[in-house]
Amino acid sequence: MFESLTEKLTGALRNLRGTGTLSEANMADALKEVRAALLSADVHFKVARDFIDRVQEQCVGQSVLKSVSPGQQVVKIIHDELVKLLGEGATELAAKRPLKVLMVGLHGSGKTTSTAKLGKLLKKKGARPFVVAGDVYRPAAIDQLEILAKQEELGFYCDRASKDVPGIGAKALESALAQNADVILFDTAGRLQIDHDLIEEVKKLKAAVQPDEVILVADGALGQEAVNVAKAFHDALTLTGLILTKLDGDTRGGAALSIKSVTGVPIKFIGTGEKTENFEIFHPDRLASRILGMGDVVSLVEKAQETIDQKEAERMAEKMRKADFNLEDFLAQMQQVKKMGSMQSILGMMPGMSGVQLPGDADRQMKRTEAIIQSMTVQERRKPSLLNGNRRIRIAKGAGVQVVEVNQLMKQFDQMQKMMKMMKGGNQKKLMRQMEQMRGRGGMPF
Ligand SMILES: Nc1nc2c(ncn2[C@@H]2O[C@H](COP(=O)(O)OP(=O)(O)O)[C@@H](O)[C@H]2O)c(=O)[nH]1
Ligand SMILES: [Mg+2]
Repeated sequence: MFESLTEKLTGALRNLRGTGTLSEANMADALKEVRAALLSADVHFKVARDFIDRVQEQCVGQSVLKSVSPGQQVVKIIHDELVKLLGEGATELAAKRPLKVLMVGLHGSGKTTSTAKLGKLLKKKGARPFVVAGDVYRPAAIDQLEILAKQEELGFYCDRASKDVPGIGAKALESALAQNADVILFDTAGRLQIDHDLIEEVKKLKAAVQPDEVILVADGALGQEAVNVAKAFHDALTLTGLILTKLDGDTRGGAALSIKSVTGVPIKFIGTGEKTENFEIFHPDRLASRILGMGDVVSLVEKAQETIDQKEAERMAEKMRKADFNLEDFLAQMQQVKKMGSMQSILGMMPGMSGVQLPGDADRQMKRTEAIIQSMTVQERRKPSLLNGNRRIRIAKGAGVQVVEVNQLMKQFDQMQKMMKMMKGGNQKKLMRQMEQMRGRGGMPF
């Protein structure tokens, strides 16, 4: 997320971080670079200007320049100001039950997808969500929500025969409450632009269902345009929150950094991909850390806890300790890691690693490794020493790779096993040497 902004900011701050003494001149240079980084990420120019003013004001204070590590202090000031920009304070939905949420936004912004994503997230937290198809103009839109609702096992209401949106809203609400739902999400139709008819229809629906939350779903990839859209919707409908979508890919970050301070409406969730699990509660402090290349360890640990089976992880650790780790275990472990997301996205959450670009084929490489192990028999996986030349040829064919790749994997696995044996034997020095060697040779197979 926001890789190019992170790269520029860490570049601007690199010189400051380690500096023992800091002059007003080199700080001014760094802040100039920070400002340029914000502008090139499409942050609103007034927002960028005020941001730099606020940071500068705090930095010229003698206490910063005279502190033990002025560079670190400046980074901290920038971090805290970034948190303020992204939106301090509560970003949660109202705790009220039943909770009625109206989802609004332009066509294609991700309303329908986000409605299902939000339903899924709330369900995981123990709620009984119910989604309502309010986009009555395109039958495909109703189907889209119905499919997602089935997939995520959410309550669902639609009326294919009616175009009376407020009427549908009222009936849907009745039906949801009768079915004991406690969060009701109303998906609505969008237009290509904000127009009178769209706003009027949503206003009528709003009057009919009296929502507790009116959430604008805005396409984060639109940059400043998303901010303008949010302003217009807020003026017309009084929003209570935002969902910024499409923050995956090469979105520059301008919308996320400007939208709260321009509109006053907090970002509550972010969409980071097309799948229903690519959706996160918005944490300003975590994103600020990520943007500054400081990593987001909290999210990483949460993700690991969510996706990795704790018992299984302990069993693996035990096996590694005993140096009794075979290819079958290796495959299982790789599959667990894969559940957390792409290797690049995992790396992005580690402190200091966000700028590191994995070879473009890191995930492909992992898939190939997986394919190779999957082409082995169970005996071979448990006892890799069985793998003679003929078997390796057969495996390479099965996995659709070259024999050299099988050989390479086996060599790496062999080294891994050696390391585990050393760990078991407690030979730390030898272990460090071995690890250095592996790093030099391009390291692990994934
Ligand atoms: N990459 C990415 N695509 C998204 C995200 N959210 C939605 N989309 C895609 O954007 C397109 C429009 O989404 P949809 O929910 O139908 O938008 P709606 O017209 O506002 O209901 C679909 O192809 C979605 O898969 C996101 O966070 N990331
Ligand atoms: Mg839709």
